[in-house]
Amino acid sequence: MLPLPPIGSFPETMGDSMYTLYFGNCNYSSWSLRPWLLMRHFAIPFTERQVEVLGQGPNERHRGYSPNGLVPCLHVDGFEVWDTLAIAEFLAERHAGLWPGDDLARARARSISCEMHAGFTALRGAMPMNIKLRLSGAELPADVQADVDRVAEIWAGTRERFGGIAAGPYLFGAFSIADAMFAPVVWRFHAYNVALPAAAAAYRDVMLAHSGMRTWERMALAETQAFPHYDALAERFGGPREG
Ligand SMILES: N[C@@H](CCC(=O)N[C@@H](CS)C(=O)NCC(=O)O)C(=O)O
Repeated sequence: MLPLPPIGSFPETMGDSMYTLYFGNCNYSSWSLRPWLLMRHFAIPFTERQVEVLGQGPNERHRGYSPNGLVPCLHVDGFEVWDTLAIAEFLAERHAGLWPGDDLARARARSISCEMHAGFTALRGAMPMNIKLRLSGAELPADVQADVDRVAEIWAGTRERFGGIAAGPYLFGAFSIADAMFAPVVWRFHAYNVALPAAAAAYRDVMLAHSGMRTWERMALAETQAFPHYDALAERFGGPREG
């Protein structure tokens, strides 16, 4: 089956380059956000190819540009690199500064990035990224709350131990792959109005103010595609909130 046509064209596209990033719907495609934000932050030029995702796992429609039927997928001179962490590692081998320079910090950044990539299934299942939502919030199921607590512990603990190793307000001072990996969780906490301890809330707000996050949000708000199966989950977390 042929790939679906692109669903957007964006004023802030960084132009043609050796890299082309296939990515999905900005409102819902949490995996897509990560490499897009990473490349934006580090000013790595790439051509944007946004495609329609359905939010239901591997999709034959994507196989023309992504071997596993999922996005994101990065093309470099026609060669495909897929799966978010593989894309991040590939870019880190070619561009300086994507991981922290210190070896222990880098190991910790990899540990928390892998934990994010492989875990937090309760949080991800109950609260899919849905940037347009602004909910009043509700008490969380115990397994979801446990995931939230672990994310808050990671953010606060990383900031406390490694936040001073480089200038900046991010997990390891300077922005790194680890921040990109947690970016969709930031949107989840914001959209579903998840209560956080002060240190984690401060990091969430730093990420919400990131120019790349704001651009992605603008792109999400302009989209019209709806996932009813995602939107239905929002009902558990209260109605619209003020402001
Ligand atoms: N493990 C993959 C997960 C990628 C993934 O699940 N992508 C979803 C969108 S967020 C997708 O392409 N789904 C196919 C579809 O919904 O059409 C990664 O790290 O990139």
